Amino acid sequence: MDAIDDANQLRETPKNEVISFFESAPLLKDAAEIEKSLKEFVDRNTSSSGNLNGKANRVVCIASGGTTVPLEKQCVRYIDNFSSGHRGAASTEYFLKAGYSVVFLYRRGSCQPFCSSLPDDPLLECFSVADDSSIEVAEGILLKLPFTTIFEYLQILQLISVSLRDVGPSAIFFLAAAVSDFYIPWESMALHKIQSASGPLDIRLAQVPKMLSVLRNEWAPMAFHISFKLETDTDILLAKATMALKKYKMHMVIANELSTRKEEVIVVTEQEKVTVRRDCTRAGAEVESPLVELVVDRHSTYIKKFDA
Ligand code: 9Z3
Repeated sequence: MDAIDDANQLRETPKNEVISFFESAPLLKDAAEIEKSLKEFVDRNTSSSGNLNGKANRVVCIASGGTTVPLEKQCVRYIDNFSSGHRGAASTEYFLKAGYSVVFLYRRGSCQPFCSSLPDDPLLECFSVADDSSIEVAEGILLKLPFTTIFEYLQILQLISVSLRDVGPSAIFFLAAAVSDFYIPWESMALHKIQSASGPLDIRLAQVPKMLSVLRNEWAPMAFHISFKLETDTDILLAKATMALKKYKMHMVIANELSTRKEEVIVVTEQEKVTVRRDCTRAGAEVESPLVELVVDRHSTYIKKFDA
């Protein structure tokens, strides 16, 4: 890690950057519809008798897949962040099995729960899988909200966090989506397809304001917050994860390296660093199974502090 990187990591998120990001973002289509379905979902799953899935009022927002950065308003080209969405889709299944209700904020076309090896395809929705009881269980306790761009992702995340505010410490934010660090502000973006006749293309990307601290401190201050840190260089992975834990006051940062992410992750909290591995003695076993088990355990401890 070099000095510039270090200094950037420690820089606070200026309020004006956040305000101007949202003010200049294209209006979210279906915002009213999304708010309505979130309200119904929260009402249904946080009654005094607990949620429909049995675990008293526990809700998790799982962000999954990569965000895009459009280069043109009428978008032909975009920059993408790598993520198949497998981590988010598989974790959704384990959280549902653990009794949570789930808001699944996912990239259109990425992996889906209960068919995580299949892409999200409207055609597949035409088939009902009557034999799979887990899919029937998911009715009413799983709310799926799709995004494509960084603008949609952050606007929907804000709507979710506001809707879950009253859930307090029983809510988890499990942020496995691969979120763009850089973007072109809407007002400086070309309207039409950029022409190649004018020669090589120079583009200057602005930094996406670090919304983790806004989410943690303002949007959902009582919730249990988990972010992911992805690196390709193992030598800096743990240092970066520890820095994110402190800077954004996360309750947990899950560190993973690109090539081994399906085998193991390292869970970093203020108290511990735990390596969680896939059980390779069982065919089809996924690292998300012991990972979600550990998260649920630490979340229970977190909730108890508020009961005392
Ligand atoms: C992750 O690290 C996820 O575990 C993966 C999952 C994207 C690697 P797949 O979807 O892979 O199963 O193919 N997500 C977070 C990546 C990220 O952008 N983190 C930011 C960072 O590392 C912090 S929010 O700076």
